[in-house]
Amino acid sequence: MGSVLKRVRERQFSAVRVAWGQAALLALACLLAGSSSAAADQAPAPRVGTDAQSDQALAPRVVTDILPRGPWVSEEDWADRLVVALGLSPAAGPNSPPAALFALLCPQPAQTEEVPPAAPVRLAPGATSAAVDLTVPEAGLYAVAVQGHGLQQWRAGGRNAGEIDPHLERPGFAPELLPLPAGVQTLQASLDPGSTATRVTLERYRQLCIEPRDGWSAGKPLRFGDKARTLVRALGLESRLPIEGPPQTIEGETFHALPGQASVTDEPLSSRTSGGAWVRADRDGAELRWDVRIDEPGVVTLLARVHGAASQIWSIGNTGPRAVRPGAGAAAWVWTEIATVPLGAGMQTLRVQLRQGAGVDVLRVLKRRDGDQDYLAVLDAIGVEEGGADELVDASAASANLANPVVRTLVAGFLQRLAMPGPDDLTLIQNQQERLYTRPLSPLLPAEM
Ligand SMILES: [Ca+2]
Repeated sequence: MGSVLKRVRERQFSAVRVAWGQAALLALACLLAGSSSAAADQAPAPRVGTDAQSDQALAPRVVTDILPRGPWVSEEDWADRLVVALGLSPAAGPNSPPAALFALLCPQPAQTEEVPPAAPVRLAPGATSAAVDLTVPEAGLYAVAVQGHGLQQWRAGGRNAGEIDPHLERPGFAPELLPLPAGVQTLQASLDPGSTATRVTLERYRQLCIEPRDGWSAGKPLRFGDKARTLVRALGLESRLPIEGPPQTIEGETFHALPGQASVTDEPLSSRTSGGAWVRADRDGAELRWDVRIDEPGVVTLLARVHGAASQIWSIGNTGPRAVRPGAGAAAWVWTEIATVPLGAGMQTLRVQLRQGAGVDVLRVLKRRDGDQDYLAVLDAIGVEEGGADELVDASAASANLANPVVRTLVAGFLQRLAMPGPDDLTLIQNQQERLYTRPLSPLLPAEM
């Protein structure tokens, strides 16, 4: 009955909601822009109970009749809609079986000794373009990695991978991910004069996992709880989930690093440091690591109190690296949100690469509550109304979300949000590779993370 009422309200006020959606879009953009420098002392609270909610509560409710519901949406139907909305359909192709759609949204972990497709690039002297055929073993998202030297652009599957800037001592990575189907793909390169490429590799990007609470099941009707869960993940709004329990605090000065990378200091900056000490990078590209204990699998937010104006490249566990740019007060200490990501239980390694002189005082790990109701509340707070967690989703409810302007805008930026740090960020650390990259591939390689 609750959902029937909601359906009716949805129809009655759909026009109002569109206007509200535009206002919410602006508000949301501000929220998201501001989320990168969240102070841990005022750690992001669940944004429930906003004006939007009270507006809706005040709106007149007219229940005229009981609308027939259905047909029900299956999990594979919802997966198909998400794949299209997220821009992954070039990898899916028409009439993909459910398992292929599910694997696109949540790839299986890599098999041990997975060999990524790679091939030499044969360039005539002075050539500024190249084409290489590679066999993609499995549909999915791929990152282009190039050995060579100098600026170049690569594209495949009708999509540009962006500017790549390899150096002789390390490969370059394209900032954009490519959704590619299984089969032979032609990668095309356009090289700046003087640039060369000797080998190109497609690294599978497996960090993404959008899935229902109990994983995807073909033929199973979709619940609103799982719809909310998958949508919030696709929208990148997990940092809106409520915080659960006390934070785990890790002092920056308890870092691990190779010798000569960084040192502990008690030098005062503008404000007091936690524990009376912090770690400072002694060279550009210094890589620092911390062990983070995750007691149970779930969504976790990492915050760091950092110092330094230049970009920092952070990653945890098997998530992709991300460039974090400390905010304006970076001459002193700034609390910065590093990431909000689902993590498995156990010890996870948190890594950062810093410019010389930059530092880390303290880290906080916040556990997010991630029940169905929590995901539903996140959507409610941005004006996306759903049914009860265990109610089944009908076709009109499935389409309504993806037509919502807030949802459409956020979903359209999905592949950009997954993008790797740009060439400028990597250039920061290009000069200090000899000790960092003792392994065949750099710590930033997706395959390793
Ligand atoms: Ca400290």
